Amino acid sequence: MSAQAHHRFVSRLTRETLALVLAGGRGSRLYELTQWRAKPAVYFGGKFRIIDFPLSNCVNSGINRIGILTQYKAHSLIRHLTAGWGHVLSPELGGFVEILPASQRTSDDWYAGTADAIYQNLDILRERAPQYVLVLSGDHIYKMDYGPMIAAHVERGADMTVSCLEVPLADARGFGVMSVDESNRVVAFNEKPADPQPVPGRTDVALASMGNYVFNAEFLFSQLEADAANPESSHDFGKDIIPSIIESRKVYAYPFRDLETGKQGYWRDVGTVDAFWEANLELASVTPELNMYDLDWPIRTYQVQLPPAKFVFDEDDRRGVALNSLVSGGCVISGATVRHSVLFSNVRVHEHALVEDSVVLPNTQIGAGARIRRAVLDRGCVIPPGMVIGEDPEADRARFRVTDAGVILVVPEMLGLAHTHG
Ligand code: ADQ
Ligand code: ADP
Repeated sequence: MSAQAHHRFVSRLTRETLALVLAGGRGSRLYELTQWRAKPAVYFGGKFRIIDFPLSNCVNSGINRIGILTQYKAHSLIRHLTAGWGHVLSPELGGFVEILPASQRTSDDWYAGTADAIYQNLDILRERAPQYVLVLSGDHIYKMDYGPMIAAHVERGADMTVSCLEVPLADARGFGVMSVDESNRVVAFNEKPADPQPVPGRTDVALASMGNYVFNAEFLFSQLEADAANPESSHDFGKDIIPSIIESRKVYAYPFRDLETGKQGYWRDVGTVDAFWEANLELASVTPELNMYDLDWPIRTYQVQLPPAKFVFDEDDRRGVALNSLVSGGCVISGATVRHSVLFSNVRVHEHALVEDSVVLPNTQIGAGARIRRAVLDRGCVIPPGMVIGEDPEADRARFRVTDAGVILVVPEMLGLAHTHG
């Protein structure tokens, strides 16, 4: 096939694909950051939310039919999706972003597992009559063109294709771990195994599922019906569906690579407060691995209209500066110093304050003379003048959450503030 014909082939496949983004997960290891919002709604990268990454990947890949399955604490997620994504794909061209909340449509139960979440919407999905279904996790930060994965799936005549990457063996217990033959056909799959097997010939890495799957639509629908009728099943893709089909059906692994470098692509599960802090601050380094400035693969989000970030000398002629930092719209840094930090929108840093190695979510105020180090400040925190965070572990532990890596998580309730939304 010529390059041009192949391009047409891939764009036809993405048009025939319905993407379903699983966005109901709780993300309990993010503690108070997911007390009021689902993990896919957690803020990331100075102005985004996690779910913006898989959704932007869909749009950039040419997939224009997207369903989003929500369950746990979905209010802020739904508000974000409605405001930011509702009108992105033109209905005139057959496109949509549709929210599929758990609503007890087929029984009195909420979504049991990931497969059940899709099963409960089967009638809606059948009506859409897609050729292929791309099941995506709404929990991860990465940039991926799904077109080549769907093309590989079709070219190999697969029933299901699972995207995968190599992870350190020590971390593999948190994943679905697979073994493949020389043609990348999956020959074994264990969900969160106690004793994960390394890739043959290697001792330090295992092949992990990214939780993204391509299915032939009819095959998926028939598997979900069979699974729903099985009282032994927990109705989960990794635990039940994949292990039950690898022997009899053609399930292939698709290694996730950066299409430009050919190396494994950037992918982060910001599932813990430490991982969240680290992945955000990585973006403030001089050459981050995740390029958010690539206009060929724009990450879009919902944003309110805000004035530009402002840096001012205060009355005592102290400079407001931010170094190696991301500073979003609506921020004002007045006679204060911000170093190696990520400031989301509408953050105010008042005179003589210091913010270092910290991630500051929207609408936060940092009072005069406060010193904040190694912290994650949730949306709407008001740090009183002179408060010191990140210098005295005992004092921090008494008021806030301190992680194993010594990151301090502060949410408004810990400061005696009522949560503000909007
Ligand atoms: P986990 O991420 O641990 O493993 P899970 O908690 O089921 O699996 O979450 C998968 C996705 O589904 C997430 O995006 C989550 O938000 C969402 N989700 C969870 N429960 C849901 C429900 N009831 N309704 C709607 N959405 C729901 C999975 C795979 C592993 C793989 C890892 C990669 O099972 O095999 O290795 O992802 O991170
Ligand atoms: P986000 O910052 O992700 O936009 P919000 O602050 O809007 O999230 O909160 C998400 C949801 O949680 C909303 O439905 C909000 O009403 C609810 N919520 C947040 N904090 C509280 C609280 N302290 N008590 C009751 N509901 C809350």
